[in-house]
This record gives sequence, structure tokens and C-alpha cells, in this order.
Amino acid sequence: MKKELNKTRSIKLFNQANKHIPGGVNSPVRAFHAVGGQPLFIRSARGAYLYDEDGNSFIDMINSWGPMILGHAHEVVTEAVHKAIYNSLSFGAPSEKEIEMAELVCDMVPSIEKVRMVNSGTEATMSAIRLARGYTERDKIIKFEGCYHGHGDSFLISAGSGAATMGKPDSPGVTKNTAKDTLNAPFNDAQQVQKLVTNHKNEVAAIIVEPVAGNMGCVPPADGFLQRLRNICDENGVVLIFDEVMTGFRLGPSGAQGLYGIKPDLTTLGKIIGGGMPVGAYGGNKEIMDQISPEGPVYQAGTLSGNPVAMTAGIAMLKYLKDHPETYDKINSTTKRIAQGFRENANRIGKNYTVNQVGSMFSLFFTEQPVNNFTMAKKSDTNLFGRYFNAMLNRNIYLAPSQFESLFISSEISSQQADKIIHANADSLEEIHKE
Ligand code: KE4
Repeated sequence: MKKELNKTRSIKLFNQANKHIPGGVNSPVRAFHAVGGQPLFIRSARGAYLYDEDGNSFIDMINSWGPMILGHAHEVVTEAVHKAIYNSLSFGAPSEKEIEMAELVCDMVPSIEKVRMVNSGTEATMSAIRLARGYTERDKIIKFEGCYHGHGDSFLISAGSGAATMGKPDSPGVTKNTAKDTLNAPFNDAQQVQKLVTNHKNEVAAIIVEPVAGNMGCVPPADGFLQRLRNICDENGVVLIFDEVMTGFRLGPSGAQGLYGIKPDLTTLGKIIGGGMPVGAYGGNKEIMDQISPEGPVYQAGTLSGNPVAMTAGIAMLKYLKDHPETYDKINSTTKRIAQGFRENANRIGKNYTVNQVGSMFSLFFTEQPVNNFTMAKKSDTNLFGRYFNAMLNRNIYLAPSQFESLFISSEISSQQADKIIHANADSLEEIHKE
């Protein structure tokens, strides 16, 4: 058994945080409820490493839930932001940076002809479904069990990520009237989607999907699934929304839509687009996007949308990724190697645990069955996952504190660090199966 970490200061800070912050955190999954133990308070981060308040260092395999694809405090981002902050942090008026960002997004994601900046992935998805409803004059949306699209009321019905982790997928406060307009289908089940669209003829405004699910753990689309959704939308006048908050700029410069060659009508973005700053965006073809105020009647607004400092951080990161496509080869091959190492380690102790990987996203599921949707993901042993999480933490590897999350590899994780991760995984699997 690896020695327990010194968490003295994190424990003190967590007790203090609980006095004035609900649950002591500003986002539920950070509280470690799903894995047990005390959340660590992070003081700083650089490259592949997080440094907590007790002086412990960790290889970061979650990278702020995706944004830190270049590792922490990458100089291209920090230097650009450092220059920008002296021009004031916010204008609340149009700036050239917003044009630069919009042109960069439209260049990197060809399905996007016009794009609107917001401040989070949730704002992006909430706005995208309002736009789809306004454009089609229909009320219902179809989402997938275990997919998470942020905390907008319409999405907290059989949601994934923190909602699933908390075991309360249908949150109190979501009205029955809202819930009735959200239809759910199992991920990868296009037949069920067809049935819903047929049974609700001319009522469905949009299908929103994580093209690669990350919020039930990493689950790839089955062959032909995304194309089937595209066909159903074309045949029924339904708007196809790819929620690429997680996969956008992660799975390649054009995200999952570039990887799978499927063109959505609308795309939502977040995480990497902000380079670590609070940025979300939604975009798509001109005909739909021109329905957005002040051009069109669908209202959406935001005080800090297109914030010049956040734009600076996002532009610096996107430009780097665009100019260094080899970054994707590096993170994808590192991830492939780690995923394969995890499979071999499990096999060595007689376990055939499922490891799903797409590009630089992957998940180890504590089930020996395949995981193609949320029902299958929920067959994982979440108690065992909790023990595994803490065993890895004690070996200075920082994972997502939930079975229903994906891990994200940054370009700063070297082959030596990948070896360290694989060894820590082997030791942790041995430790939790001994108990
Ligand atoms: P934010 O509002 O958290 O920026 O984005 C919501 C969102 C929308 N769509 C997808 C596909 C997402 O993954 C997310 C947010 N992801 C979670 C992690 N699985 C955020 C982590 C958290 O809630 O603290």
C-alpha cells in the first residue's frame, strides 16, 4: 500500500471553504463525493504537473476537464494574456480580437459560417437549442442518456458527468413542463431516435449529441451512428447539433466532425476555445445563425461574451494548435500507449476491464463488458473505481474523480511520464484487488 498523501492544508482549506461555498466547491464533481476522501486544493500548475497546497505534485490526466491540451501555463498563452491585461480586462464593446477569434473558428471548423461567443459550454448549448427551437418553431429536443450538455434545465434529464456522478440525473428545480420537451434515447441507438422523431412528427426542433461521448466516460460513436442522425435530421427538418465542448479542437483542429466527416447544422464549443479562460461558443450555417439577435429574433446576450483577455488566451491556443498539427499526433500516440498499458495491466491480474479511447480522450471502466452506452457504463464497479482513484492519487497521478468522466492527455506528458502512469496503474490495480 502506497503511503497516504499529506493533505493537512487541503483538509483545512476544505473545511474553511464549506463555510461560504455550497459543498466547498464551485462545481460538484470537484468535491470527490464519488471517490471518497478530501478534495485537494491546487496552488499552481505547470506543464504536465499540478501542485497542491501541501507541496504534493501530480501528473495531471484531466487538465481542467479538457482545456489544458498544451499542459498548464504554456508560454504561448500566458505571454499573450500577460500583454493583453494592461489594455483593461473588459470593454463591453466590440473588439478586433472577437473578429480574429470568429475567423479562426470558422477556418478551423468548416461547418461554422458564423459564430457567437458566450462564457461557458452551458451557455453555448442553452443558446443553440433556443436557436434551433426558434428557427424550426418546434419545442422538443432529443438528447442521449448519459450525455451531458451543461446544467441548462432542458439537459438535466438523464444527464451524464456530475449529474450522473451525483446519482441525481433529474435535478430538482427542473419543471415538468421543461422535462416534457426533452426526449431521451440510448447513445448509439439511431433506431430509437427514428422512433421518437416518427412518434413526435414535426415536434422535434433538434437532436443534440456529444459526437464522442465523454460524460459517461469515453464512449465512441458506433459505425454509422452519426451518419444515421444526419440522415434523420435531413429527412425530418430537424437541426443536428454536435456538442463539441469537449471534443472541439481536442480530437483535431475540426474536432469530432472533422474526424468522422459528418457536418452538423450547429456546433457548440467550450474548454479549449478559451485556452483555460471562461469561453463558450455556438456556430453553424449563416441561415440559422442569422436568426440570432440583433440580426434575427432569437435573443441571446452576455456581459463578458467575447471578453478581450479570454479571446487572447483562446486565440493563442487555437493558433498554436492550427500551426502545430503534430501536437495531435503526439497526444494521440501517448494516449494510445497509456490505454494499451492499462489493458495489459488489467489482463495481467486476470481482468478484462474495458478501456475506450478516441484520440487523446480515454476511460478505464471497471467492467469487463463492452461500454457502448450509459446503461453499459453504469455496470462499472464505482466503488472499485473510487479505491482505484485514491490509489493513483497516492502515487501522484491525478485522475477525474468519477467513473463517468473522460481523461484528457496533454502535449506536456512525456513518454517517461506515460511510463510512470502505466506503472502506477499496475500497482494500483494490484493494491485494490488485494484488499
Ligand atoms: P461548462 O458549462 O461546464 O463550461 O460546459 C458544459 C458542458 C457542455 N457540453 C459538454 C460535452 C461538456 O463536457 C460540458 C462540461 N464538461 C464537464 C466535464 N465532464 C465539466 C466539469 C464540471 O462540471 O465541473
